[in-house]
Amino acid sequence: MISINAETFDFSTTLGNAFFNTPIFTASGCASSGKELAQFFPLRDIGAVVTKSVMNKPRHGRPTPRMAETPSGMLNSIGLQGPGIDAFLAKDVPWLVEEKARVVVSIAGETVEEYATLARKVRSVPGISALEVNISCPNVENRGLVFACDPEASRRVIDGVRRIIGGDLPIIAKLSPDVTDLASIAAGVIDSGADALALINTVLGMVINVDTMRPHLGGKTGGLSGPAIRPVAVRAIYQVHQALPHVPILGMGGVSSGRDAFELILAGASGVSVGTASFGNPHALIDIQNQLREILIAKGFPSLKSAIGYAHRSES
Ligand code: RRO
Repeated sequence: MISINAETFDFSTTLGNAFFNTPIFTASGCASSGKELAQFFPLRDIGAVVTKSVMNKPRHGRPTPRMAETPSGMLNSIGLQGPGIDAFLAKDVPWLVEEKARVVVSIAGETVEEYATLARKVRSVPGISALEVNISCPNVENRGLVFACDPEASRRVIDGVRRIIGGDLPIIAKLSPDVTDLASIAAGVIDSGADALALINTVLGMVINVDTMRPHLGGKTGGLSGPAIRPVAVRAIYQVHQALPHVPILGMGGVSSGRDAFELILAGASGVSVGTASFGNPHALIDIQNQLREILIAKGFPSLKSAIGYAHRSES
């Protein structure tokens, strides 16, 4: 019998044709382009940096306050603040490549055409491993622009991006859990050319300040993240993996330990993003990655891949 140890264990993962040495990624929006985290650990030691969703033009975002603490979680209402794609591609991506980080660029648009424009710009930049197409930002002015809540609009965005990107760069569609039938939206975007899915974006929520008796957030509603949403993420990943077992899933939602990451892998995730946990512990990604490796080895898995979706197997 071969004994599995840290040297022989295969921790690698893939999303479409993109290969990653390790499975723990940043969550889009929680580490900007990685500069703040780089003072705590080398970015090349994690699976990839998933950058904050960027739009075509620079954007100020929503009015303040933009954050609220909630039981076992937090709400954000950033509203896609960012430098715009041109500055981002000129400065942030070359810096990440210099750091030898694997880079997943996340894009967000207000129209199908804006996504296509963003894809055209990203296509020509070297050093990018995959493209996350965020069609589920909860903090847009008009809820009609949450493409991922509308099966037809989701398909149109992914179809438009796929036509521009061609066959090389894997497309990861980021979906919202705030829908009735997530598996059918997932099937639609895969059918339209996505290679993988990012599950889940934050859950739409709201806090009212009972002293002022008004909504706390400047944007009124916000995206709920942190441990409070982990069961929602596990459910979403489990349901989608059950419906589409061959589609890779980048899982996220309230992961703050190796055990939490393991839970998402068992549900069907091929990789796990860590977001909110990094705010309290900037070393969380590395801690979680090390804990996950130890758990997988202790459970007797020869590789990360052999654990993906394990919870779906019938007892033998
Ligand atoms: O910028 C944001 O407010 C934001 C985005 Br793009 C997203 O996808 N999810 C989220 O919780 N906030």
